[in-house]
Amino acid sequence: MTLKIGITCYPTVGGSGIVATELGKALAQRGHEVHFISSSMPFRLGDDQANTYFHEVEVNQYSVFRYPPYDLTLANKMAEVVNREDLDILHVHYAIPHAISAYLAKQMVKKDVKIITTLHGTDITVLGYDPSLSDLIRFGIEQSDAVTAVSTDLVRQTRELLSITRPIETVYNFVDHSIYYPKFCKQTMDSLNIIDDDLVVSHVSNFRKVKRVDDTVRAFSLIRNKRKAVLLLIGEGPELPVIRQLVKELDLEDDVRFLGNQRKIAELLSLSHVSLLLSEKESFGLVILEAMACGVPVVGTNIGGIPEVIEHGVSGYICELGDLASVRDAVLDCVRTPEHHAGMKQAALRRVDTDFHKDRIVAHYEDVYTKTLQAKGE
Ligand code: GMT
Repeated sequence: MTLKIGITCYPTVGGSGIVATELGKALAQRGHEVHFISSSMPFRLGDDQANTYFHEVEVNQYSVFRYPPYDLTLANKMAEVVNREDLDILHVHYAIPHAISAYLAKQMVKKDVKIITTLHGTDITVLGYDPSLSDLIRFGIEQSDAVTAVSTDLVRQTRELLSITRPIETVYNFVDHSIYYPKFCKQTMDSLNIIDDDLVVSHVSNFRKVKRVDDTVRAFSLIRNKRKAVLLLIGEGPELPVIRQLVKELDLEDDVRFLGNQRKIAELLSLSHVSLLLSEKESFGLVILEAMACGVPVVGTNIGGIPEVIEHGVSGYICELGDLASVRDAVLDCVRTPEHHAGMKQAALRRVDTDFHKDRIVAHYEDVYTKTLQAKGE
């Protein structure tokens, strides 16, 4: 069945925007008509995608508005696109505000457009604790026709935190295999002043507090005490100045490369022996999948959805939050022999290719759409 699908996400850099955009592109390649409705063009969309359309939400900056009403303008745009393009589905990424805008749009249109809401994490694990928003988040989830979450742990947290009993289906994230694959590049290695003997450790994030990048630096310091190593820090965010200071204090300036936001992440990941994600909140950890797709084992914390992605001792290791000695030991264990490391790399690639393969996940979303549309009138 060919469908007309509206997709709304936060279009800037960030896991949820990436997943929503890649999903839309994949659905369009399968023949569906995909309409992105968002404040700006999703950065991964590109110009020449067949079957995809972009509808910009332009917020009125009228001076009487102290807070410009993005959520209402979005609802208005959603309703307009549903009516004009005859959409079957509005698939929104984030319960708040997107599910609420979709609910409003549904009241405004002439047809029974179905709302699918995908929960990505922060909308529940951070905003869900805010009493000024929690009732509205619950309402958005309850009013959706179907709800998915990117890990089983996020399903559990949503139920517990918001006392929700309705079905929520786990649909895992995926990566674009044409972007993320082992892409070793000697030139990139040389440009970063990395030599063959260096143990290369990487971390990719938006440097928010929840990512605990300070733990990554401290764990790296313990590794550095044992052997020569380089840490690649990829990304930017509010904690970056604090992390720069910490690197100075720990006398690691010669060994840490601050690379900022990068387009060629696969090439940088492919240089690393091990990647680290030591977050205190993480519903899935898309960067884990990106690293694994480049053949890099990952050491992550026993938090949120991370243990659903990394198979402990096979494609990486799971350590308790803040247990930095275990992180050090896990990293050193990954590279204890070239054969062991090669085995872990293969396990990481296999894992992404089976359980998190793009075709499998996109087909899962199509299945959610079809089931929801068939439930019409129930
Ligand atoms: O982690 C972030 O800071 C960004 C956030 C987002 O909105 O993109 O990421 C969330 O969604 C990603 C895609 O589903 C997940 O991989 C991340 O784990 C999740 N972040 C958190 O749960 C903190």
